[in-house]
Formats: sequence, structure tokens, C-alpha cells
Amino acid sequence: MSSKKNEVEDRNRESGLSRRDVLKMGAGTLGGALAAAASPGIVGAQEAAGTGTRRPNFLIIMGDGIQPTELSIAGNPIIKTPNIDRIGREGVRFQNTFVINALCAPSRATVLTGLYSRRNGVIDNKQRHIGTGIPLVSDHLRKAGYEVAFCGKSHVAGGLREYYWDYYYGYLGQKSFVNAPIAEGIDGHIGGDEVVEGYSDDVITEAAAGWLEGRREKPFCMYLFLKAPHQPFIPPRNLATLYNGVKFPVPETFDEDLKGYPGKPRAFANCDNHIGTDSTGVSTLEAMVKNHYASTVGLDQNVGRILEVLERTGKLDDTVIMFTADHGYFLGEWHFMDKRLMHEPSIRIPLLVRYPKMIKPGTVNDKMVLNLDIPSTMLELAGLEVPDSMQGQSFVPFLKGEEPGSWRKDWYYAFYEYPGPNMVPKNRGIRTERYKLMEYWEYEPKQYELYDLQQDPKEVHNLYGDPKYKDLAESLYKRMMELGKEAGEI
Ligand SMILES: [Ca+2]
Repeated sequence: MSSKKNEVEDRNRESGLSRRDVLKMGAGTLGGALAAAASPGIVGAQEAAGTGTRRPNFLIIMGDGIQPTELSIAGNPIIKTPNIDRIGREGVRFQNTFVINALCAPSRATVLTGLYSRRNGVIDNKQRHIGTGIPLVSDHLRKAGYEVAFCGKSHVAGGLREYYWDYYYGYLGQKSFVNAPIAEGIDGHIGGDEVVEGYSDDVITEAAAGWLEGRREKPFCMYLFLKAPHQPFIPPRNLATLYNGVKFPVPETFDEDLKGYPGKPRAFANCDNHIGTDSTGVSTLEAMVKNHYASTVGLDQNVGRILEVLERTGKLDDTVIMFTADHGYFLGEWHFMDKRLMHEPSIRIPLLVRYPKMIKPGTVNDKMVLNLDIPSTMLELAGLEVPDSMQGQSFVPFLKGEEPGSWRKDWYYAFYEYPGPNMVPKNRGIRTERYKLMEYWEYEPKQYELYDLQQDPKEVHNLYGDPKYKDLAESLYKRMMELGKEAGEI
């Protein structure tokens, strides 16, 4: 047992709680119980600077690889996600939200720091730490009097254990869906990893719920970063047969592989993320979608568990709740699984925000919002200054139902993990409200895709090389390079 663990145990004894008591209570209640025992005179309600109002709590819930259309609130005819839907129904649903790098660790690092991949240092999944000295949003909030918590999967090297957390319940790397080794931390001290029996997302949610249950006066920021519905798409046991026998729609591009991917470059056709190959281990579309959906339902139930705690303890309406994902997911488009490419199924994520003190229930927003924008938004909501170094744009005006003075018309994307799993070549590009230009910039020779998303939202007709679109391709390329340089990615 580590000395940190001993310290935690010592504090348990001081507070009259044995480890067994704590586990019986649900690990997460420990933070609250200890806080009550150790600090009788807890600081009063914190106020947002100059506003006279209490700063909001934050709960940022992240799933792993979800298409926005996988939610019933987005009209999915099969899957039912009532709890996630509730966040959008009682808040806002952003319909055009994207990631700037469609991969687990980079995306999570961006949501934590407000920085593009090269700026925060986590350009791929290869065990990279967030750069030394780069604060997380939670560090800024903590300075302003927040209690901060991280629960679940960060995927960045070190599992965020070098940061201060009032409560921590997380694991290193990817880990398994069942019986994962998890470390718990309280008041900045993190214990050793111990295998905790059960479905890991449920175990983690239960710990998070326990900590939230015990909260007192200070505002809090909790990241609840879960693993479902990541490959190998293992749903909780009780949901394993939920979609047995259900017929799933087949994407219209599912058989493009049989046609030789007309119009697509080799860099795209040769990606090794095809359903039905040994390398992906995914046998059929049906098997993948069935378990992906069932896992997402499990995720939804965990969202419900957390909402129930917040509601019962009177914190629901004081908390800004965001639900999002670290990237989208190919569910058979072009016979693909996974993500990484800049095509719409891969870069689009759900983003739903509930905060009834500001957001009119049932709001739907169509502007291009990025995962990069979440940190600036959180800081503005907390009444704090957004550091110039942060690269996103606060979408608070949209939460208020207002039009911001200016909003992005285009943005830069880049994916770097090559060679790597699924052998998707490095690809980068620009997406405007209407067009997308992609470049496989290290492919020999360089290859391109160009789409008119207004005419061709499914990205079937690659316009690159068509003389009619030569000028457009050139101007998009020029702008892509400008944006990439501004972002520090080129
Ligand atoms: Ca992921």
C-alpha cells in the first residue's frame, strides 16, 4: 500500500470511517464525509465575479465515439436514450458540433485544456502527457474556489494523476470494460490501482454519484469521462440482448468497397478499418451496431443515475451539465468502423447542455461549435477571464439565445496517428459551413477530397480534380493553411 493510500486510510480513521464503511457507503461518499469531518467551517457559497450570483457547478459527461444521430432526441428510430435526451430537452442541443482531431486521448486533452493537439502535446494515443505547466480548466476553476473531480477515462499518459483533484476515481490508459484496476484519490492524494469488480462505467458512475451526493457549499467541477460505447462494444450484461433480432438500417455507402470506392483516393480506400476483416475483429455491421447501441443505452442509464443524484440533492438546476463524446464513429459508412478520418460520421459529436438559469428548454442550435470551445465556455460561465492561450470560442451567447458578435465560418482539423491502429493516413483539412477540403499530406503523392456538403451531405461525390472546382479547391487550401498555422498545427 502506498504512503498516499495510508494517508487516506489515516484520515478515514480520524473521521471514524473504516475502509469497509466507506466501500459500503459507495466509495464516492468518502470525499463528502471527510470534508464534513475535517472542515466544520466550510467556505460559504462562492460568487461569480461581480455578478452577485453563485458560480454554477459543472458536470462534463463524455462518452466514447458516438454519432449525434445515435440519440433518440436526434430522431433515431431504434435506440432510446431518455436521460441524455433530457439534457437536450431541458436545455440546448447543438446539431453541428465537431472535434478537431477524432481520436480518444487528443480529444479528451482538448476538452480539458482548450488547446489544439500540438499545443497541448497530446497529438495521438501514444502515451503522451499534456504539456508540463499547461493548466486544465479545472485548475482555473479551483483557483476561483471550486472543488474539482475527475472520474473515469482520460486516456492521456499519467491518467491526470499529476493534477490536483479533490476527488479522483480513474484508470490509466484504455483498460477493460469489466473488472478494471482503478485508483481513488481524495484531497490531492491518489492511492494505488486496485481491481474493482463490475462493469467499469457503472463502478465509476457510482463513485461519481457518491461524491456528488456528499457535496456541500463550494461549487464543483466534475469530469465524468466514460468508456462506452468504445470497441469492443461490450454492453452491460443486462443489456447484452437488448437489440437481438432488430434490423438496423444499412448506410447507403456500405457497399462502396465492392465498387472500388469510385472517386475516392487510395489513401482513403486503403485504410484498414473495414468491417469483416481480421484486423478490425468486427465480423458484421449488425453485430457492431447492436452492441454499440446497447452500450450507448448503458451509458444513458449512467447519465440517468447522475441526474437522479443531482436532482434529489437539489443541485440539478445549479449545475451546467454537458453531454458530449470524444469523437463520432463510422457505423458502416463506406464499410468502415472507427474514426480518425475527417469525414462527417467521424468528426461529428453530440453536444447537449442543460442549465435552466440561462438556457431556454428545447433550444436547438445549428452553428459550427467545436470540442475546443468547451473550456472557454466553462470559464465564461464561471465568471472568469478566458486566457488568451485558449484557442476555442465561448458559446455562452448561444446558451443565452443570443447571436455572438462574430462566429467561425471555417475551422481546421488534423489527425496524426500514422502508422497506427487501422492504418488511417495522417489527414487534415478545412470545414466551412458548406464545403470540406481534406488533404492526406504525407501520402505519396499527396491526395485530396473535396465535398459540397450542401449538395452532398453524405460525401459521396469527391469534387477534387474537377476543373469546375479548381478555384474553390485553391482558395480552400490557402485558407486551410492559414487556419492550421494560426492553430499552431502547421
Ligand atoms: Ca475514443
